[in-house]
Amino acid sequence: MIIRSAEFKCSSSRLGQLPGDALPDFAFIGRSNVGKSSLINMLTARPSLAKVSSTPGKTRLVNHFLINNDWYLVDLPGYGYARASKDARAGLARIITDYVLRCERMHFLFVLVDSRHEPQAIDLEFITMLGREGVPFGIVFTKCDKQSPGRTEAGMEHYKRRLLEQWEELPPMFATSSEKRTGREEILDFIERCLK
Ligand SMILES: Nc1nc2c(ncn2[C@@H]2O[C@H](COP(=O)(O)OP(=O)(O)OP(=O)(O)O)[C@@H](O)[C@H]2O)c(=O)[nH]1
Ligand SMILES: [Mg+2]
Repeated sequence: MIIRSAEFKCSSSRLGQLPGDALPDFAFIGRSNVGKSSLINMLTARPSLAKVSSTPGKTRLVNHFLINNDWYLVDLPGYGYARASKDARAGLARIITDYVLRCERMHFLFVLVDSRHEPQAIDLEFITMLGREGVPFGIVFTKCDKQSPGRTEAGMEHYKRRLLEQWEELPPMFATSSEKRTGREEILDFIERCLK
């Protein structure tokens, strides 16, 4: 898939504000600071399209980026941002669940997890909820440049075994680094196949 154009379209705090067209969304979710916005910039090869920050809790709205005038990449706020106020967290949780569970334009959800970490309870709970609700999703392992390929491989195998304790089928999985542009072709080709 070749990215010919990528432009910011809109930020939404509720479903009523989403783009009014019928183009499909491919969305990115995961813990705060896991690398969602960086991945969107890497995939589009536009380094400052989505706002990146070393401080967690940067993305607070549902951000739509129109790609090739044909489909959207969607940057979602991170879940599990401990330092946000209770009200702010409840507000973010509401936007996330409304979008993920009730938004028909969402074609596929990429759940990002840090490739260096053991499976985290908050991610496993979220993945369980997606499976239960029948939301189409895959898992993206981020920041692979921060460790050896062997460790990433072992971590992914460990994750698979953990999921197979609960599920019979595994979701698509992608190893990525936004620094090194690892996994770019795999994710873009996957999206291209979904669009066909
Ligand atoms: N080394 C390395 N750093 C990364 C990578 N991806 C993201 N980062 C860094 O991780 C931090 C968080 O990145 P963001 O892309 O803002 O993370 P986010 O998931 O969008 O965070 P929120 O919007 O706060 O939920 C930034 O300092 C990035 O530079 C990666 O692949 N490799
Ligand atoms: Mg972000």
